[in-house]
Amino acid sequence: MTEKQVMDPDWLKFHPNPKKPDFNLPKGAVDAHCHVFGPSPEFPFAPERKYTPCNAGKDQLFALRDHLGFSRNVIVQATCHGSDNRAMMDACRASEGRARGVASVKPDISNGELQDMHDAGVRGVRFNFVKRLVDATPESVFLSIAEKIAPLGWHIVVYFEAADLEELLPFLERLPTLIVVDHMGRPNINNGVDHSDFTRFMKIMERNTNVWSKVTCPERLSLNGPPEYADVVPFARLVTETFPDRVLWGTDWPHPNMKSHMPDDGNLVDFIPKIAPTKALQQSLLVNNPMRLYWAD
Ligand code: 0GY
Repeated sequence: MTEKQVMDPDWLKFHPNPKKPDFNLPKGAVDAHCHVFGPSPEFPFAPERKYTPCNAGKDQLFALRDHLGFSRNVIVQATCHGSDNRAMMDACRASEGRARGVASVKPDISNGELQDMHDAGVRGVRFNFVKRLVDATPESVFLSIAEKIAPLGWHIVVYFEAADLEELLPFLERLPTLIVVDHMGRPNINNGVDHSDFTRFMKIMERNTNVWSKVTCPERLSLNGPPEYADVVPFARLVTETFPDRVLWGTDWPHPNMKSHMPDDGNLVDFIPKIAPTKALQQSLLVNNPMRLYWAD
């Protein structure tokens, strides 16, 4: 029998009753960054995890999708499941083509296993550099995974903190695929958009046309807090307006490791028109870009 996996005592559960957004999402909008957690009796959390979350399974995710007005999800493997991708793949398979996945894999994964993942809907892998979430993986290991997944046409999602970008850059420039940076590389909002950390990030996107960014997680980055997350707007708007064909947006439901507050997902959707103020930008951000990246085949 599976051991009962008890949620961390300080864990904040996702909002039980998010508001209907005031912003009407365009037809076919994709929530391109969200997770599933378990449920752990069916899909136990990984022994090497750094946190034990609440359960947040596919049925709850799909109900939120419908409530907010999204058509599709991109489900990113969460670190609490390690490289056991079963919960994410089960959700993709159950979605009737309305969810794609981003996996975490080990370098010894076989081509047959990768093909199974592709058939389930996986279109990328995630390399995580955030020290509180994972033990460090040698760059050589990530590079060998990159070589394996490149022939499938997959991309690589990278998650790091702003302070680590300079050191990571030579490695990122060696990756042979399209790269998607989580949450704009987690800028320090206090520093403002003109700080060298963020201008470095903008320059990297300008120089490397294979680099995309998720303009996500105002709730994680903001110092002002909800419901406006106003201090994050200049960052996300600048990235969206400068690189309209290389940005993605997602809720980040069920919002792992939030400590300050649990966002109302309806408020998060209302953040979108502030960073993508025109219909054309909204269409690129929410429909055209994620469809090109995740539903090309
Ligand atoms: C996010 C952010 C976080 C967690 C994870 O996989 C994860 O555990 O991604 C975080 O704690 O900052 O993108 O969901």
